[in-house]
Amino acid sequence: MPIPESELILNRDGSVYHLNLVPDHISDTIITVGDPERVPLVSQHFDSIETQIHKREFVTHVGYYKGKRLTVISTGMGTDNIDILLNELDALVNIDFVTREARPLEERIALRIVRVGTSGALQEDIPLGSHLVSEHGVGLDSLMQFYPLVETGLEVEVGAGVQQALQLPYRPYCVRGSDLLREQLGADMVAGNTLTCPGFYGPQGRVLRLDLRMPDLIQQFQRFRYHSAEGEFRLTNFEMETAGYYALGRMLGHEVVSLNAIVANRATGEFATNADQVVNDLIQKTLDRL
Ligand code: R1P
Ligand code: URA
Repeated sequence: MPIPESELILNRDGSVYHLNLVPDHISDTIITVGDPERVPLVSQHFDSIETQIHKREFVTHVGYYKGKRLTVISTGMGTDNIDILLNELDALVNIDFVTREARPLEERIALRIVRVGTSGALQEDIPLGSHLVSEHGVGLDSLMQFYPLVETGLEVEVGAGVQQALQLPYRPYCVRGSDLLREQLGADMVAGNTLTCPGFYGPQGRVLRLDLRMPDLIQQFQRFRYHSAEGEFRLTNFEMETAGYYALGRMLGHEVVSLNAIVANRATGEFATNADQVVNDLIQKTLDRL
């Protein structure tokens, strides 16, 4: 059955609705960043840029780095944007835009998607300026209320533990990212479990003029532990997209990893004075390892 025009929306030029890209535009390895202004910081390292396209917060540059074809796309903030990003990227490679049919299973393409983002550490021992690779993403957002995500026993139990600690009315989802990409790109980075929040202030325990429902939210996150045969699980850092990437990546069959430049430490109350450098170093490391 062809996918209706209202579901897979194509622009007049045949490009996909929000990303504004056609299938030939993208490479199978994609670097994603939150900030549109971070896209040229990545593509400035390319030998050549063949395509530059933007719509809303989705800015895309496609080019070559040391002979390898790469795509860099900005996503804006939050897992609602990651829902758009992952579904449209997948459509670009796994749905035929002419017949509007999904490709047969044996022809499906697995993309390699690498998030290069900023993040705040939760634990005192994770230094400002470090690079952290997310082993798991724990999603406090509502995206997975709408998809039949299958989680492992450990993932379900971690989510249930976080639910209990925070007295939440729903169970957060927990998903492990790509082991392959984590080893390739982040073997020497701090390995952590990333808490994906539906906001930067209250959901990450920040108080400016509004009080929190749970005043010791940060301490609850910091104290949270889950023990299993695989060892001790603790939450290491805050950001706003990783769990969405990992969950949609698993369901759609893409390899996804989230790399975090630690620019804040919530235990010590510090923000990195060299945040731009920490991000630039992570970009360079990522490009050289892909
Ligand atoms: C908040 O400042 C933003 O920074 C982090 C969070 O996930 C959120 O998107 O990532 P980026 O630096 O990639 O945007
Ligand atoms: N991004 C976040 O979401 N939180 C932080 O503390 C820093 C960057």
